[in-house]
Amino acid sequence: MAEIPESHPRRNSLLSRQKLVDAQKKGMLADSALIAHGRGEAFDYLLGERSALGAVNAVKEVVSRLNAAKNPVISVNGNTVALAIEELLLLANKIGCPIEVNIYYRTPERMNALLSHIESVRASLGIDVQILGSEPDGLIPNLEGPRAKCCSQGILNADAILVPLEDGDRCEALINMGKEVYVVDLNPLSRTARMATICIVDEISRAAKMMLNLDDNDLEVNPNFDANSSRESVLEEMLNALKRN
Ligand code: PTJ
Repeated sequence: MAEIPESHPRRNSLLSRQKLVDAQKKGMLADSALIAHGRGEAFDYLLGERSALGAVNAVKEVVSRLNAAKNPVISVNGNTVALAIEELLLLANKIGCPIEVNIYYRTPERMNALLSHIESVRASLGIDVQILGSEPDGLIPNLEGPRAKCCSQGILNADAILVPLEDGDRCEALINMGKEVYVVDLNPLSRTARMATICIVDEISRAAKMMLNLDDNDLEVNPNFDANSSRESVLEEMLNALKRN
């Protein structure tokens, strides 16, 4: 890829695109991954590619809850691995939870590509995080097809699950299992965003960096956290950007 000047206003966005193109070449992504990313970019454009206050507050609450959970797990798909696996591995290490590869468009080739990439990043970081997904031994109830497959040591028995860029059906099925489901989705209007216990309306690489950089002293669960207000406040920022023309 051509060198992008540090001063380029859309530098981060261009770097993210390149990460996805590279991951696509390694066979890690769904065919529609770049389309999904493009939808996210449209919302991010309205945010000025910056994290809104509602997202900052949601990040703090989500990490506090993951930290306090009995069996937390971080579930990753193709796009998430391409954009934020290093930060999420470090977060899992900090929280002491596994990472599970759980993809919507599941094929053995993609699972292998994702698992071996995560394993090599884990090894280069020199951390000890359990990586699940290669041998699913459970099913998410009321979901058809391979997307229901999951691991009993991870998603199946988790009480709290961080699952960026989740699909609406699976989010609903996980909620119906009685879990706390925290998602990251730039579209504040998606079914996933509205259904999750908490939606961080932000770009996954920025959200993952924020999660990792939180001070331990700032972690405190707020049982009255208003997830709807936090989501709507980011939507409001997007609407204001449109009104400003
Ligand atoms: O790896 P797989 O097989 O699990 O497939 C992953 C994708 C993302 C292709 C699949 O889950 C999918 O098709 O997702 P959707 O239904 O298109 O939803 C993706 C959501 O993520 C949309 O609401 C986008 O706005 C949002 N999104 C896209 N890129 C980002 C994002 N949110 C945060 N950060 C991003 N970088």
